[in-house]
Amino acid sequence: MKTPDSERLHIAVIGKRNSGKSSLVNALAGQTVSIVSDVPGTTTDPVSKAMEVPGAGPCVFIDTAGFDDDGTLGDMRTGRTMKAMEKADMAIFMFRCPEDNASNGNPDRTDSRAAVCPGGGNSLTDIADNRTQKWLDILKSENIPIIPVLNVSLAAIMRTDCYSTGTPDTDSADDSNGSHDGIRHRRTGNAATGNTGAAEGRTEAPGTLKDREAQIADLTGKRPVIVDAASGKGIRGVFDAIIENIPEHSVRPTITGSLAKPGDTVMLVMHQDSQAPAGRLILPQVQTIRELLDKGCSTICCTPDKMQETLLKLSGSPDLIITDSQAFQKVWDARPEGCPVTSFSILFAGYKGDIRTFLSGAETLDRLDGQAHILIAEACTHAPASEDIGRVKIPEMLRKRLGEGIRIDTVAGNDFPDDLTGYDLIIHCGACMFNRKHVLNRIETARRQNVPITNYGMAIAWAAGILNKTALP
Ligand SMILES: Nc1nc2c(ncn2[C@@H]2O[C@H](COP(=O)(O)OP(=O)(O)OP(=O)(O)O)[C@@H](O)[C@H]2O)c(=O)[nH]1
Ligand SMILES: [Mg+2]
Repeated sequence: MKTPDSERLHIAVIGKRNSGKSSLVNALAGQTVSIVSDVPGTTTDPVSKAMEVPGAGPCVFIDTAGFDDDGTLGDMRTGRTMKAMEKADMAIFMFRCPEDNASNGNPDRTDSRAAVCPGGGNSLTDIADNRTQKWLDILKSENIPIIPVLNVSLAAIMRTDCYSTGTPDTDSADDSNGSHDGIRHRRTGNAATGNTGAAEGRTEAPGTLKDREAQIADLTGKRPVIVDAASGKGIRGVFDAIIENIPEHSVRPTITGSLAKPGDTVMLVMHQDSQAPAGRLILPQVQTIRELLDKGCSTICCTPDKMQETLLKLSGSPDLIITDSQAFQKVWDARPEGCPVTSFSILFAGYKGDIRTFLSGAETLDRLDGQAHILIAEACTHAPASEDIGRVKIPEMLRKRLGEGIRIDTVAGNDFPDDLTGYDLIIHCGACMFNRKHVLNRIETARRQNVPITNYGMAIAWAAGILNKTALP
């Protein structure tokens, strides 16, 4: 099975229109993933590309619409870019120089950016304008590490009207010399020949590459990686920067933590109802089994109705039972004396989110009454089914406990409301389709608005009265 996207490091590529975001994603992937054109606003919806980055592991790159897009449609596109940031573990921030605005350095071509942006496209390439600053501030407040990338066209650099000094040295096409950015500067002309830019016949330029680099470093606090996205030159420096910037939250914790040790026997009780996908197990089950096998545990699987029968076949009691939340009560009642029981949702509360926040969120259920307004949030979209846990089972359970008068809203996928203030509690699914950052982002959104949040497994354990009895990782 290929690594699911939810387990991948999510890297958003953002910047203004025509800054070369799509060209960079194509260069990173070594193939055409996104459409590249000199028409500003070519990329509209975010485009994802999963790939393995040696040293960083499984990643997914998200190409986005330029954040400087205008008008009603432009605002909608920028909104999508903003949504993509909710799952971004890091952001590649693309900059393009005002000097580098002449259609890939080809003086014979008309640059469409100039047509759209009077003044030679400067608003597209202004390095430190308000919108750039606004997005840098957003990333900072969201704690998303950034990798500033300065996209320069080697062809433009070599032209006499661009970068009269500070021209770069270029490495071999495959960057195989291991240099960090693949494109390095000659501080004053060509150090190797002793020539200055002027001596090479270049005229005074509006700014040097070195100036731009310093300007971006001032703005972002980091020296930019310099690439020529169109040719892929310098791309190695971007990979190196990704490895250096991997945030702590995305370093995968284990699912079972200290609950399962090497040599343990772990029983997995997995309800297979009409909602279960045909012919396969769901992701949390597969991931848990894989982890237990990697840990050197013996795993034994059964459905809730076969649990007693399966226990009798074992020579002793299992060291841990992991069950679907829905079967929690049944499994709890049938467990051998002293055997710890937990659920996939509880394990994933820690793996994907923040178990303490979810635990205290579930405890607020004790304080809710028949007037409560509850939001149920599902990560994935699927056609509602009669045994649907989020739309049928949990609402039934809540009405039984809190009263028929409670109000429940259900949202799926990306439709998580920005304004949560009307809710007394959010109950989120196990989020197997989301990466950890995405879940942490929702927790943070709820925390900022003072709305408690928990997940399915915790809520079900609360309803069964066994919240305090379940084993926590
Ligand atoms: N001069 C120059 N042109 C480049 C460079 N990188 C990309 N381009 C060109 O700039 C234009 C825009 O590139 P894209 O990669 O489509 O830019 P983008 O940021 O994805 O643009 P939008 O999707 O419109 O936001 C294309 O014509 C590219 O060929 C570069 O390093 N230098
Ligand atoms: Mg694009």
